[in-house]
Amino acid sequence: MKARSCYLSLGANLGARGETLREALRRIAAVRGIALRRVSSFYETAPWGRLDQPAFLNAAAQIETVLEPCALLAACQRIERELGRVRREHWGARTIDIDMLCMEGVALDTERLRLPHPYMMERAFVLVPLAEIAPALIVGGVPVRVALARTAGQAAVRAQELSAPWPLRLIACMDEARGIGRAGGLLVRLPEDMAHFRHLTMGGVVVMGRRTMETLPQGKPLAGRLNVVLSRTLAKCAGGTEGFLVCAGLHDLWRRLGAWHGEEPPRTIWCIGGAAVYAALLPYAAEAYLTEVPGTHGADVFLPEMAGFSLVSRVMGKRCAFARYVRETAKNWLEEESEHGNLS
Ligand code: PH2
Ligand code: MG
Ligand code: MG
Repeated sequence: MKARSCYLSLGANLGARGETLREALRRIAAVRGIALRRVSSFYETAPWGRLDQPAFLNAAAQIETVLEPCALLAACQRIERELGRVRREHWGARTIDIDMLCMEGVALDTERLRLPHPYMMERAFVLVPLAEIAPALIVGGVPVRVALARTAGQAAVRAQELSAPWPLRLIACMDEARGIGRAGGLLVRLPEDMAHFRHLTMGGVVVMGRRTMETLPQGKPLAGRLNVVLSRTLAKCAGGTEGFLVCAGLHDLWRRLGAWHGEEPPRTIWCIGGAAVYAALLPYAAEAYLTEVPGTHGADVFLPEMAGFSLVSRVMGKRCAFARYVRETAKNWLEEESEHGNLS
């Protein structure tokens, strides 16, 4: 069956809105028969329709799918339910709303589903994110960019929250004090950990900071992997980075990760340190592979605490243990969050 391009609009105005949107995007990407192609930035938008509710965070996404419209709708609604959506009132506040906007070559007018979405070309909270990823898309004879110009006056502000939904993994080797390095180098060098690291990351993308890059053997990129350096300093100067792709910041990184993630099969993306890069990417990590070395070894840099992750396995090696942590699902802590009142 031929895959069709389809655009989705996502919105959240209860709970930890950004993390809910990212989790929804991860789950969309994980559906068999759906490939996530592009995601817009997140935008803070005033409530439209019913005004007595908190501000929304909205985003748009492009997917390619072999699913029929009704099956796609069912998948979106399942994810809404999993993320704690309760349907109370029309246009009311919600933890997550995933709407199908339009699907290549499809016109539908049923009770369950209308495509293209009848109001998509009138609402800035849909058009602002959509115009970022598909300005030339034509719906009902009108380009998105033109429809957007007509909504002038409806405000949508790009949010600080970053939109990366990709399942980043963090990999580190630490001692009992969570120490990961000393004097600009690794804390310990265990051959079994080196082999474990190599085995896991081979074929994937490795994201590192400048100092970690400088500690690689002979300053060379890791063979068989796409080497990315996250460094504002290096992005400014030319040369000295053959074999490394330099990203100036997280927006730059997400853009490039988005392109690679669209590859088949998608590449696994590993954050390999050091401490500052772990801290910057931890909010986006879905899993962490931590090698635990007994004792303490006089570290001067440490792995941040992994709040929100839980241990799923620990395999004993000869001189260390290999632990795997996964992020607890957004639903768990959305429930906790609602006990503390919601953000707006
Ligand atoms: N969704 C609605 C109603 N109003 N307003 C904003 N700003 N963003 C939304 O996603 C939104 C809304 C119904 O789904
Ligand atoms: Mg909606
Ligand atoms: Mg909806």
